[in-house]
Amino acid sequence: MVSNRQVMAMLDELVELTTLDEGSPQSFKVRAYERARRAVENLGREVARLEPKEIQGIGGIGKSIAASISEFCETGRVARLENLRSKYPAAFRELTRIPGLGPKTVKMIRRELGVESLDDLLAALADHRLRDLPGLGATSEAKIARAVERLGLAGKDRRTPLVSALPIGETLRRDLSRLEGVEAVEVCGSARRFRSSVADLDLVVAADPSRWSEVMDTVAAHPLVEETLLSGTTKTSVLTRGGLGVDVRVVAPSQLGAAMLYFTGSKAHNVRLRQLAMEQSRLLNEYGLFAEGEDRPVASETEEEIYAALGMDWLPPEIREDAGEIEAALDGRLPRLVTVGDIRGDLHFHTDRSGDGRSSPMQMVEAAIRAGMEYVAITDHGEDLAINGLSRAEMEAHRREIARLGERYPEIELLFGCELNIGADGDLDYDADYRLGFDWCVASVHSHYDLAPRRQTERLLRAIADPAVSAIGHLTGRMLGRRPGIELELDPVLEEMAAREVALEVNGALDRLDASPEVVRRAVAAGVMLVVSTDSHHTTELRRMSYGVSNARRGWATAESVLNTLSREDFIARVRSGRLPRGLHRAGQIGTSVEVGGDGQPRRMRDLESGPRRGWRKPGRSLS
Ligand code: DGT
Ligand code: CA
Ligand code: CA
Ligand code: ZN
Repeated sequence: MVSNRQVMAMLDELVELTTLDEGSPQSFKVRAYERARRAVENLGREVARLEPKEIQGIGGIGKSIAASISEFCETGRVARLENLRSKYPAAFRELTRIPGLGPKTVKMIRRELGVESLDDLLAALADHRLRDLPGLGATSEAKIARAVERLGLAGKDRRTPLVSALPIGETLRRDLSRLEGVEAVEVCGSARRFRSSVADLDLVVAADPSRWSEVMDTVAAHPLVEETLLSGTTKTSVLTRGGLGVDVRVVAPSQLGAAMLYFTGSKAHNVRLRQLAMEQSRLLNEYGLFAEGEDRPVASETEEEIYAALGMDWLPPEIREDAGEIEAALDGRLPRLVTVGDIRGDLHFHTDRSGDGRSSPMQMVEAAIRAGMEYVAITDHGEDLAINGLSRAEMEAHRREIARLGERYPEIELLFGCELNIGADGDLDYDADYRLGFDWCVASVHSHYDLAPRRQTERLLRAIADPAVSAIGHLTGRMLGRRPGIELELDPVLEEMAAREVALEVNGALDRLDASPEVVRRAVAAGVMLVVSTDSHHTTELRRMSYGVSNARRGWATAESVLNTLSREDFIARVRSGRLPRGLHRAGQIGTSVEVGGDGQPRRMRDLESGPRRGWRKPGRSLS
């Protein structure tokens, strides 16, 4: 049966291709597909089980899209989509992922220069043929050339963002897990290590050998798969419709651990492990760890057994990069990395009160409670974000609503916050005094991505210096595979954050994963506190927390370096006593109620005695 996820993938592809066809993401048709996709996402039932009439009855799905969904559920195909696919082959679609190349421009370049693929584009760029096209010019040409280069799209280096690859891996995992005789399916390779992009997916399937051929056939016939590149008895390599390679290996269940270890990599990590085995007169390969000359492995069934036999603790896949993890594990000084179970609160959280949020404050608060959060900072956009932000008057109404929700749901602490927009020169929304009335402000970049690094650095330093700012959200603003993000001088920025006790956000949105693991590791070393946040705009997005945590783990983050692992009491005590966040005593979240003066400003109810300072700082560092 066709799953909702497959229907969503089909609608996503229609969004992409219709945007291209119509020349704009704002077209009525595109918006209709997006609405339908969200409706399926939030359905809570299997759409394939519904009659065509019932599908049409779902809010957000019109008659013609309902017909396409039924067609897809019955036949696995949609005529409309097939037409678009033949009009826009995969090689051509790839061009739209290049920043600066909108759908109108790629179509124009195709029409004028016959550019059908990335290779064609590279050739046209090399001959400077783009600059003479209407509306382009030498500056645009140079920008496009730079974007192609920075995204690493050229040639064999092509990588797929994790956000696109992971759902494909999950779908294959689920569909293969259902086969009889299959004991485990693990997505390994760089996806398991949580690299932000992958060259291909690597699946390891543990199954009884009598079932192996069926596993292979199922992979080859899978609706996501376009073409089989290579196939044998234990290994197959396929290409998905989107052009992503998938390597699948089948192994006996007794060899699962050895195969997972091998195919998770990284190559550098594997090389070091094999050397280590050799020093112990043993052999490590994808089938197990063997004593010299023996056929029966010392260990093979689980990764834990193999690492233990080599004399070390199991290593989290996220840090298997030969970046010091093996030495640390051998010495028994591997840090205990933060886990999603350690997280107690979410500090970047939207509601539909700002334009891009899609669930009401009440729905979001209830979702946070269901997710086990003890505290949440509601951080809707400030007024500077033209389409999305809240004016002061709207913000004050919002403040009152959140305070009421706080009373209604005592099981969760609601901080009243704001996502401040960092302007081109580091200026922030509202004015300095008004900003101090928030309990928690996350400040982030949403525009001006192309400024010189020095200017970006100064821009951030200015935002960090603002006493209302508690954390910097998605530091670079990158969108993986689409937008490179700002370039800045990291060291002065991290120093300033450490000095001013401004936290660095690890944003859990899979297409951001910002800050990157490299930055996370340097931030922790520089004494900067982290927060892992979901930046949820809908109740379904709270699950991003686990992605944020994986990304933080890849940067070696421990629970001690993540502020939102503190319990509710400790977190409140901590933020009350320190510089962050500053407004709690005013907005009345802690045992006081909000009072707003005639000027729309929150009025201080009473000064709170300062609570104990709970340590997220390294010992020996002063807090004030
Ligand atoms: P990527 O490039 O994003 O696909 O990265 P990986 O790490 O998934 O690389 P991939 O797909 O070429 O191989 C998957 C894993 O298989 C890799 O992490 C380690 C293992 N592997 C593959 N080839 C070799 C090799 O030549 N030597 C060793 N030691 N391990 C290998
Ligand atoms: Ca791979
Ligand atoms: Ca591979
Ligand atoms: Zn946000």
